[in-house]
Amino acid sequence: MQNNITVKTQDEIAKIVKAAEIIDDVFDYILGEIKEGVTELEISDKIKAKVLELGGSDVSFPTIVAFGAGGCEPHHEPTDKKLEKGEFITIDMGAIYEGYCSDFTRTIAFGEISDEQRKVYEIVLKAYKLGMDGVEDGASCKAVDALTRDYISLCGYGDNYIHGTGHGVGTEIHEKPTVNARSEEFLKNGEVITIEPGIYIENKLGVRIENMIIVGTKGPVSRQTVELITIK
Ligand SMILES: [Mn+2]
Repeated sequence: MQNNITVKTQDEIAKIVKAAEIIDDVFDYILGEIKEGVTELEISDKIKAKVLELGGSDVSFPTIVAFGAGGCEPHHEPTDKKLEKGEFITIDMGAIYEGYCSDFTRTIAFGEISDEQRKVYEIVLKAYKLGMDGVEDGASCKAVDALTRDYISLCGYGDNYIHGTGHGVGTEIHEKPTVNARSEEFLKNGEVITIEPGIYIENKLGVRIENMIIVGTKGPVSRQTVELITIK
């Protein structure tokens, strides 16, 4: 289990960053594997194999790959469902490097998407940016959660944002501090947390964007864009 020290050493941060770099490279690779008819399970299996190939000791949690309506479940388990044009693909994945975890989520468009899909993506993206910009030493976790939640609520999707904004990452994939509406914690320089707002519409779609950030630095650990990627 985690000790009570949420602030990471430079050595720990270097390992988390390396675990994130592995996942950035896995994401580049997996974009090339996304094509009509591929299944969620095939994509998740390829992700695990690539994590190992790139020097990770394992995935940091069971990879989530959700096509279309499957994305409305934040913890969707990959199935034999085949990818179809017009669907969103949500991939939530992480690697372990020398005992330290990374955590990363993107939602990608496959083919032409609807106006509603595009609108929901843009709302989650804006919420993500508001949350990221609020991460600083001394910020209350509750206030950071409110930055993402209030915007999504303002846009009319408050009831569709069914989890907290983020969490600490270290030797465990979910550590303190907890960034949600009930949290009494305050951020400290050197903590590594996620910002991961999402919108989930029952039986229809889901969008989540997640990056890790080192408190006290600007911007995410990942080099991957958060803008919508469309695969034709
Ligand atoms: Mn996460």
